[in-house]
Amino acid sequence: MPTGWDTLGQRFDPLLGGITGAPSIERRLRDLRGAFADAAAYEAALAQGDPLIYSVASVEAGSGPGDLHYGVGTLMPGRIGAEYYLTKGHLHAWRPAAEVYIGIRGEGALLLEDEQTGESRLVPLGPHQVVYVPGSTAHRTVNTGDEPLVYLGIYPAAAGHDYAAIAERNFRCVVIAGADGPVLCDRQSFVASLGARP
Ligand code: PAN
Ligand code: ZN
Repeated sequence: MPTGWDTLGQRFDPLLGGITGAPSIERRLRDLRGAFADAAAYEAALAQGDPLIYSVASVEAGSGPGDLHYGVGTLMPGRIGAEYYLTKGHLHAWRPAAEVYIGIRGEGALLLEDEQTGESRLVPLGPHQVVYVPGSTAHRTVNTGDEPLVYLGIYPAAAGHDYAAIAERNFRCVVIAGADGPVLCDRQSFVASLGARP
C-alpha cells in the first residue's frame, strides 16, 4: 500500500491558515535577520517586540519519486520600513522542482527570480489566483494587504528547500509600498536611497 493513506483528506482553515493535525513551523521577526533591506528599521522594530511574521503547516504524505508535499502558509500583514512582511524565500534544493501556489485569503504577491539570469517578476497572489513557480526560480511571498495572506503551495516531495543562497545574497529586488500600491525596486538602489535619507 502506498504511504499516506491516513492523510488523503485534510482540513485547512481558510481564515487563519493551519491544517488540522499537521505540524506547523513559525517564523518570527528575529528569524528574519538579514531578509529586510532597511536594517535600521528592522532593529527598531525588533526593539519593540518579536511578532509572528508567518507560519507554514505542511503535509508530507509520501516521499517516493512521484509524491507531492503541500503546505498552507499564513503571512501576517505589516511592514519593516517601506518593505512588506515577507517569507525568507528559497530555491528548491532539487533545482528542476516547480511549485504551484494558490491564493486563499488576503492580498499578496510572489517575488520570483530566475537563478541564472536574475530576471525578477512580481506576480499577484490572492483568492482566485494561481501562480506557477518554474524550477530554478527563487521564490518569496510578500503580504501587500492589511489582513493575513493565506495560500497553498504544492511541490514535488523531492524538492527540498535551499535557503543558503538567499541568506547569502538575498533577492535582487525588494517589494516596497508605493503611493499607488506595491512597487518592485532594485535592492541596491533602494538601500542607497535609505543611506541618503535625512
Ligand atoms: C512554501 C514556503 C512558505 C514559507 O510552502 O515554504 O511560503 O517560505 P520559506 O520556506 O521561504 O520560509 C514553499 O515554497 N515550499 O516549497
Ligand atoms: Zn518552494
